[in-house]
Amino acid sequence: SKHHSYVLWFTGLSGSGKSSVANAVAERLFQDETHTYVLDGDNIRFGINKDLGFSEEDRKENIRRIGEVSKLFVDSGQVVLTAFISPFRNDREEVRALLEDDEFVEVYVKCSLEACEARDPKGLYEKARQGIIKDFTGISSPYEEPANPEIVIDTEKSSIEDCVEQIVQFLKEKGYY
Ligand code: GGZ
Repeated sequence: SKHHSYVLWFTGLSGSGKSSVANAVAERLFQDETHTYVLDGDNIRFGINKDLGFSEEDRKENIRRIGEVSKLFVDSGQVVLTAFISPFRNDREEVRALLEDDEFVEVYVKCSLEACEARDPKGLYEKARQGIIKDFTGISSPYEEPANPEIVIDTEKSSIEDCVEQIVQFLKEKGYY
């Protein structure tokens, strides 16, 4: 199979399922002997980006650094999956521009605000509604949908397994593996 390094860039609201799907795709690729690395809030926002919050400026810097780190992974021959809200179209496009055309695969994890809010696994939406958390995406801070993502998955209509299958199909069709 063809060896190819690239970024699978997941974007979507909090609670949309970015991390779950990214980790499930990583597991699936691992079964097919493709080693990957998942970048998410746990390993980025508590480490390299622990100085950043959720203002527009800090989110922009968050995504810029994640883009640069992703580029390093790609340069080293790895497949990297990123799971960040990355709410601003322009910030995502700047990451795309850092990479070669076929090295940035944008995956829009589509899920309505209503469904994300109903899931509310960490109770953050409730806190945002009460004003305890400020600048919360979808409530008091914007989310800009991708205009032209390579892949759209809908976690309201499809299971995690079906979303993984859709992504794997795309990767096979386009010769990523
Ligand atoms: C959005 C917030 C906020 C605010 C804390 N707005 O569901 P989670 O908890 O695990 O994922 C969210 C995560 C978002 O961090 P990102 O680095 O992905 O955001 S961005 O790409 O916009 O920079 C949520 C938690 O952090 N969280 N406060 N105000 N999400």
